[in-house]
Amino acid sequence: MLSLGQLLIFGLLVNIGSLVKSSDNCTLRPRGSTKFPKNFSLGVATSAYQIEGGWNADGKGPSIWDEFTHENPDRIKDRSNGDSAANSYQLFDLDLKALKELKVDHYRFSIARTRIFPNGDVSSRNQKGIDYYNTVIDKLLANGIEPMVTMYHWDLPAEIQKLGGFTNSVIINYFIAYAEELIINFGDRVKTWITFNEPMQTCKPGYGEGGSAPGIKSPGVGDYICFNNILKAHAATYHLYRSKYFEKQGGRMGITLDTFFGVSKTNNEADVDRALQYLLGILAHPIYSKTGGYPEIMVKDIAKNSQAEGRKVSRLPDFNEYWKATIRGTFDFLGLNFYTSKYVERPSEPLGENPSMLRDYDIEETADPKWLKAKSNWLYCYPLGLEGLLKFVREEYDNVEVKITENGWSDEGELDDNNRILYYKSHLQAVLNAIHDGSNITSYSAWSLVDNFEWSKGYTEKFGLYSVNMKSPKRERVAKKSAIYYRKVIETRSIPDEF
Ligand code: PNW
Repeated sequence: MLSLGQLLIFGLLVNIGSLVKSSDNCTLRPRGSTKFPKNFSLGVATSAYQIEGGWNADGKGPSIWDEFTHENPDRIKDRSNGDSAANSYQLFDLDLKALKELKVDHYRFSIARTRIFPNGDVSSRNQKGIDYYNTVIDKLLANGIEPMVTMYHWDLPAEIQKLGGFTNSVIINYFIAYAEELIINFGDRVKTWITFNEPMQTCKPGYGEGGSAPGIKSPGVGDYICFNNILKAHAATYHLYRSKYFEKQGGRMGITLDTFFGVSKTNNEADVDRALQYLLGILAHPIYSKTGGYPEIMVKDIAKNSQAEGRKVSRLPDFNEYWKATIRGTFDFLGLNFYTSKYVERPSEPLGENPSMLRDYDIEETADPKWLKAKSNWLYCYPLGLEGLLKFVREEYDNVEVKITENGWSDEGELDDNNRILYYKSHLQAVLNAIHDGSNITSYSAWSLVDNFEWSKGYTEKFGLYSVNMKSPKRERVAKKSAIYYRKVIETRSIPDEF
């Protein structure tokens, strides 16, 4: 039996326990300067398919996302698609107004490949598509906003998918031709180029697990071939730019990679490193490391697993010396998309089907129920993870210049979006802390300017600083509380307490 005193103490402890709110993990204390460095660029990001609409307007051809959503409405949570989305194709001026209100330094957006080359090939060149982006770029510059352009944000021309898409190496030459068209038309004004957005999300769900367009299920095989071809296409584009256009245009080029940060409950550094090599290193190591090629740990594991499956060659297609050398060093900066963290540990039983990336990865991911959770089931607020990732990048890739190209929070779309503000506050603080620790971070893009088509989640998860009235053909934009807060950040170049 517990005495009354013991019961009282027990009650008190339970109470103190419940005082630790999930939002407590979503704050960070400043360690150094509370101001962003003088030339630090603050902006917002979007992507073409998620906001533009006008899916077949003015000669645009179909992309794999047009086909995926039209042919498999069941695979989108609300059976929606990007046919009209926020209609930025016709209503860019509304976005521009919001960008001006926010006072951003830059705007990161992507170009729809199928507006430029409707069937993916140069022979289908579409002047109206080029005109649209000329207008966007000119209007941004006229308002003192730097355009930061992503060449490819997941919307592969459907015609190229007929050839196997990213699993066929012909993709490399198609991509170079497309990239050159962009450089020729826009490179006089665009000085920051991102070749690919998140190859991990193109290859793993697109060609491995099959949950995203083009929906190919080839785990542990198709995904690895896809990485290989994207890395080659990126490198070839970088070399083309440097050798033929850089002298005249003087811009800079990089790739955007995404990863979450792996946290070990038992402080097991090997687990943390393993997770990051598989999630980030597979794409970062070939480009950003001194030695090039895939991370050693992956080369070894996948060769061993492949052999055990009776294969003569590894499922991870390796580079020859020519490609290793050609890919290594093809960057002026690293674009990083960061959203969340997870606990990582080696599982007691093998995970996933055999073969698969998950089986090779051999890491179990869990979330902490104490972390503040967003609407997206994978997204938690744990800003220490961003600090951890930036430290990893600093040490692993020789303190490469980093641009945070996406960071954001999803909810139901409420205007009073206090959790989004908490998220931004703490993650901007992580950026400042990392800069204090020596990271070379030069820009930050909040994802996203407006609520948009969140891929297989349709319009059920909202990431915007601005709400979009999807019921009205005018698609009016309304500033959320977080937009007002972010403007304050940009105005003061600091992270204000109050909002
Ligand atoms: C990004 N993760 O993808 C994309 O670039 C955007 O198009 C997208 O809207 C945004 O994130 C929000 O989902 C990610 O699992 C997908 O950590 C998954 C992860 C991160 C980013």
